[in-house]
Amino acid sequence: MIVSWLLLALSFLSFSNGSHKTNKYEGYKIYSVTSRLRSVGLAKTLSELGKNVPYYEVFSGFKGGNSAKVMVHPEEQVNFEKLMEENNADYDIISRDVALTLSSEYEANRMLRERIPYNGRLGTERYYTHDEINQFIADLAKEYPSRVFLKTVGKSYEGRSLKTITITNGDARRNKNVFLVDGGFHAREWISPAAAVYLISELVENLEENADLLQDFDWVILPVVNPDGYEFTQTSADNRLWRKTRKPSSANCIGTDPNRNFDFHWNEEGASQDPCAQIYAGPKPFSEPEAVVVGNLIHTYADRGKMYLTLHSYGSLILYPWGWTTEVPETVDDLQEVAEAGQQAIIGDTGTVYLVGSCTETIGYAASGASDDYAYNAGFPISFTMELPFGGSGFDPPASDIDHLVKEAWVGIAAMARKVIEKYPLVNIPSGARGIFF
Ligand code: 0X9
Ligand code: ZN
Repeated sequence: MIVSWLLLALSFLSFSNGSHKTNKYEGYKIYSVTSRLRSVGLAKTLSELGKNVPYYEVFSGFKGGNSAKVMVHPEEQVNFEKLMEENNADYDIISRDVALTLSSEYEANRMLRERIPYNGRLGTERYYTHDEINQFIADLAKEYPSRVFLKTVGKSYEGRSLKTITITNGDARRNKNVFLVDGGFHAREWISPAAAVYLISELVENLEENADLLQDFDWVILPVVNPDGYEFTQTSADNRLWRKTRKPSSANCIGTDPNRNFDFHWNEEGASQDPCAQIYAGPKPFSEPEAVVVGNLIHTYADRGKMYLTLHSYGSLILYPWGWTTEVPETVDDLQEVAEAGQQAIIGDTGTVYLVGSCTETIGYAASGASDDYAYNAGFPISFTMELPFGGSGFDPPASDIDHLVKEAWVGIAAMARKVIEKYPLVNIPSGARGIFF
């Protein structure tokens, strides 16, 4: 009798655990593909496969010479493996059942959230919600009223507040140069808001060590550009791989790629007009409120802004314009020099190698209508997309990896900022110009 009660209790337990199990990705696999010939043809083939929604999703092509990661629907796996063999490509399977991977991660994150409640500080122990991040920056503004300023710069489609945090050294000098940083463009790239939060903590709470970074420069940071998408990825394992915004775009598809929605070479190469595609550019430039907010920030700070930095994952890359063409801007040497300062600092710190180069050449494909090109074109002399490293099966580094990933990213960002300060010193602040500014 006792045994059968025990069995019943056990089966109930496993059933209730199973309630978090995702069905959507049952049997999907993620392949890591390498090609001895590194053929351009194979990259093209993969990118063509990627158009076959929902059978394929190419998480990353041969970015910077890395292996390509492709998620494949169970019904297509035989075909895919055959195709790879025909193309002389080698592959490993990095997730044998994406549903299982995602549901166990969902459970791990849920437990961490329970175990580590928000306590006024955001550490690197776990991933945080948009509300917690907004709460954190509001708490900082209260605690450091002469150094930290918040501004609501817009609302997401679902009505979440988009807030910038401006960090100064508190000397109240106006019209300093500006570093503009954002994170969380793509919903599933959780390490990006985590890196933005770490950057904020460092600049606010470690003034002594970072005094030079705040002497003639203010930092304006929007930690989560796409909070609707970001929150959506946290609601269930099924939604963990969501990339886009959440505004319905057609009868059966939701969301636009905010990083294809900017009004600069909008909807050219590497963007799609299929509302179901992951790289849907939207019905028109700046159709998404979240992209409008970033566009406005870029214009607000274009005069004083010396570096625009947008944090993404993954690929371990520091990318500069252009992303819409294979050509590079005339100032490519400056971009390269600053990016290399970041690259070398990270190598010196942890040995992680971030590759450096123009978006199109380094990733191996053009992606037009993105914020980095827009900011560079608007007047930021330095504009980078920083792709933090691969983790888990791609966009899901386990929480135990957050600490070292965001710390090494910070080392790179600080080094790039120092190079920018050296190259673009502040000129001409009228001595009377003091006071709060935005
Ligand atoms: O494709 C993107 O939007 C970025 N990669 S991600 O995997 N995070 O989605 C890269 C954007 C690089 N910039 C341009 N192509 N302009
Ligand atoms: Zn991204």
